[in-house]
Amino acid sequence: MNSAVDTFARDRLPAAADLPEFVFDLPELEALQGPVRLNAATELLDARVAAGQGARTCLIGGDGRRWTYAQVQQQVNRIANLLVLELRLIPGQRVLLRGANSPMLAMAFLAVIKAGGIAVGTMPLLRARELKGIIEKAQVNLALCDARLAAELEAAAVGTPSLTRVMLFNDVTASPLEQAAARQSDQFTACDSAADDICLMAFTSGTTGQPKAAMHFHRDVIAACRCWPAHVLRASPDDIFIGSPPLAFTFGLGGLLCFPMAIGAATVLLEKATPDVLLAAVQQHRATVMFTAPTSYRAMAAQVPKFDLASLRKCVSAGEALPAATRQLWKDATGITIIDGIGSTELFHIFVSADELQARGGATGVPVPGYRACLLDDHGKEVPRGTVGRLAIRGPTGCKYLDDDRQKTYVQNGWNLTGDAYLIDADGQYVYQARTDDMIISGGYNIAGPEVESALLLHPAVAECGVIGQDDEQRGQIIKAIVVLRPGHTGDAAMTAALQDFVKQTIAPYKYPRAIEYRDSLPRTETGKLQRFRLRQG
Ligand code: 3UK
Repeated sequence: MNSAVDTFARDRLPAAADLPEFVFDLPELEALQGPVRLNAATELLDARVAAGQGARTCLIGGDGRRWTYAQVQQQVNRIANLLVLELRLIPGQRVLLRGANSPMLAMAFLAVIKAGGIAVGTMPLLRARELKGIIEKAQVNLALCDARLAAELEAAAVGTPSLTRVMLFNDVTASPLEQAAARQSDQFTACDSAADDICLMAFTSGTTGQPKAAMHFHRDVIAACRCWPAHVLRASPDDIFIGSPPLAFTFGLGGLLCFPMAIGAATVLLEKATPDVLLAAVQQHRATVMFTAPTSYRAMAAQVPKFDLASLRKCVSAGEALPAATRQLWKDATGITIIDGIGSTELFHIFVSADELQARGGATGVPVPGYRACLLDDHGKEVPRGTVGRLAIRGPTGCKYLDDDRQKTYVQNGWNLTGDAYLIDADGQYVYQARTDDMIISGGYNIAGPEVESALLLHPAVAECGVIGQDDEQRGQIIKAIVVLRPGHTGDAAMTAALQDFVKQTIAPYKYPRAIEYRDSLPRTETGKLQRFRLRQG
């Protein structure tokens, strides 16, 4: 029996034939299959307190304010009571969450899920227009919003009849959500949800087209906690997690909230986590496990000597490919081998990765325990070893778009096709090539932009770069590099010749960039991804 009274989301799950095949390949996943009851918030929070560990630190704000598991439980219960008793939340309804990372935002996520609602996270930088698209697509019923980000939401709420109630939190003076929650009881009985009730809608950070909402069940969140974190990250309850990805991005929701909570660890939630702020916060909070994007590691490496980072022991990179040069810079600066992992909004978190011992420059790693991977050709057949193919994944989690024809593109024959081109090398490691639609065809050769980027990044004058195919009458496309130079270097003809020579000596010469353009910065998404389509637009 599903607990959703409002069946909007459940009714818009993909047809059974379009769902990925779910596999529960580990003993610890078996209990999540079938008609079982499970509430992800109860599992992450109440189980910890019930085990007598309520006094452990759970959440730490950027201001240093600490919340124990017991305190988080009480506040989550108050917010859940407020949602149900005053805001009239019905199980299955969608609650939009908006704010920079903070303990209050984290507790709002947990409260919505505990009450049987569906949490719809939104990136802090979204403007009214984009928020409106999300509100309409998800038919959002109510919203909990950081007071400092209220303006765009209020503008978006005009003319969206489904959204009837907005409540603000984190206000400097009188914060309505906190005040209303304070009037509520700190006891709350969680919604008796089914393991396959929907608890999250994660809008893809996709850079083009209409937004897609990837839906996740309660069991998806718990399954993810039992795969990559338990088998690859292997953090301990005494770890202190920290990082930059927003909780609205499943990289952040998992890495900075669900995964630490699943083991009773603490997590520092920073409103701002630019490279200098993040390093200072690691020092201040004695953080031990860090999550951020490749470009952030590259930007931080130079600043490492200014901080005491002795506490740091594990560093995770995801969101886009980790260039070997960036891995090496971070290793030289800190002595730490980055744990790279590829994940996606559709699969909730990381499915191919390597721990510190397996990690190898230029490779992402191997399938995470609990997941199966293979590389397919255009006909859905497995490609021979050493050949580039389309990455296909099966596991306990998988793509379930809300009412979207693109389900048939992401899921084929039960496999999740992530849209990435990979090859498996002689050691069995998965080596990232490019997004399948970003492969460049030049003079009859298939060339992966990220490989050329990795080569350029090895040059000491290069701070950042992006490589694209530019249409060319003779060759179909030519390789073009857009380069941001480090301070003190000039983008002149001599630099262009030097960079071209450097690439020719580093990788196969036919892959060198025939055109190089210099810029001050590159267009990136809020999740740290290079927007190649914007580079192509010129
Ligand atoms: C790319 C990577 C190479 C790849 C994400 C970890 O990035 C996440 O989710 P998105 O939906 O994007 C998914 C796509 O991003 N990508 C991500 N990580 C890597 N490419 N190496 C990597 N390590 O194209 C993938 O298909 O925004 C990452 C955890 C949760 C996530 N949602």
